[in-house]
Amino acid sequence: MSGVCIFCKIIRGEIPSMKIFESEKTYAFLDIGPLSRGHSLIIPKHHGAKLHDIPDDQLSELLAVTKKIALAQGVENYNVLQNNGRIAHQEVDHVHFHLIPKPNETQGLGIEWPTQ
Ligand code: IU
Repeated sequence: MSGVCIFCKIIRGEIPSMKIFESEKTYAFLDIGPLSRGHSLIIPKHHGAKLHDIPDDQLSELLAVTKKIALAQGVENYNVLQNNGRIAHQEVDHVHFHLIPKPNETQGLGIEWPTQ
């Protein structure tokens, strides 16, 4: 854990978040600036800035949790995205997988989306 990392503060509960899932190694919450309804971030509790900083066993759980959240949301069309480095559009230096349902996805989200 890092004392200054904003995602570590979210994991510790020092900053509030809309938590979706938590286990010994993994934490997931709704993105504060969602690209679509249900946009979620899945993060390791182990602090590491980039993908290569995270132990393999924690990485495999991150993807498994990402899959479970997509299934729980009932979405069938979605993107999973993970940025490393500023040029690659990483803003927060704590590894995170984005799970981004497509905007016209309706299943499980309880609302009607416009078709365009
Ligand atoms: P990026 O892959 O590092 O560019 O994505 C960072 C994401 O973290 C971005 O979608 C933000 O909206 C999101 N986020 C958040 O959910 N809560 C926060 O307190 C902060 C960023 I700072």
